[in-house]
Amino acid sequence: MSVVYQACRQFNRLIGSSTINRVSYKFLSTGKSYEYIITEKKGEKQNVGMITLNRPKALNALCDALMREVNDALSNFESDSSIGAVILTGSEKAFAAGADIKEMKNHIYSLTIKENFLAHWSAVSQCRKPVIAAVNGYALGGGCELAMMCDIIYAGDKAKFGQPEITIGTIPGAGGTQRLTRVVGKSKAMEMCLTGTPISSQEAEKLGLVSKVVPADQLLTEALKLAEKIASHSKLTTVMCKEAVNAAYETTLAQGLLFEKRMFHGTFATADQKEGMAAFAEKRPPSFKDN
Ligand code: DAK
Repeated sequence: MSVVYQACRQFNRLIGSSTINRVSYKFLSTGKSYEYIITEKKGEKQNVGMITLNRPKALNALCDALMREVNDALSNFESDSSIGAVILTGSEKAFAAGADIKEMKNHIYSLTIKENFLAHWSAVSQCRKPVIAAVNGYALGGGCELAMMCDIIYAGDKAKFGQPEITIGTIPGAGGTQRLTRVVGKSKAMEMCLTGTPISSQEAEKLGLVSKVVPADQLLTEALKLAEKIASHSKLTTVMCKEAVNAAYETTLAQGLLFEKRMFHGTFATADQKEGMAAFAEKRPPSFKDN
């Protein structure tokens, strides 16, 4: 048993085992601890995973190590059957001010190809459980792109979304020209990418980039309410629903409608569909078993 593991057990015993400590303990017990993020289980039923970006000195600039930690934490929550939704958030000043410019400024072209530079970023968009971005402050460049990789964005009323890469001699590289354009349309995406000027959370909501704007100090409470509501449903049906919505981005309308219909048919093979509909007919709350 490692010294860190023992110390962690002792610490938990002394102060009482809160969820944060239990989670840290779990990661430490598997030899993992995080430098740039904090992970917690949240919610009345402890069924929401929360990842907080925690690199305040650099406004949560997304260095390589930070993104690897986010991927690792997400994959832990993905394989934890008690977790029904994940919240990704930052600080009140910054969700994230982009990829780490100082880390990448000397990269050379041939190496970016050889090493498939920053390819691991896409893991966030491949998470099968619903991921909610709770954005306060700056969501710029890769920060805005990271939020767009999530399934739902809630924002604080002072948040700023932008793609300022053009001002430092490059262009968006993690979805800023693609996901943003699909959401806000060509004219606005062009304006944001070609000027680098950020938009407010109120404008982002009007454009459909953000689904709700709330006072900054209520952001996490509102995001948690949303996450708990999502996590209260069948996790199996939730995966099917998320896949069906995502298919709208990848296929023609006819193919998407067929995919949706087959998924809908597929829910009738689950016990949770039987339980959900029986509960409705019997006027009682459903008790989903995720199968
Ligand atoms: N990288 C590194 N450090 C950063 C940073 C960043 N993106 N943003 C801020 N910082 C650091 C500052 O250097 C400063 O550090 P010290 O000087 O104190 O050591 C500290 O954070 C505080 O920043 P400021 O002093 O600048 O704070 P202000 O309040 O005055 O200004 C700001 C806040 C957010 C307006 C400003 O910091 C800013 O403009 N930051 C840069 C924003 C930006 O240009 N972001 C885009 C970066 S490029 C890809 C994946 C991702 C990407 C591309 C490809 N693949 C999957 C292929 C993404 C690219 C990008 O995001």
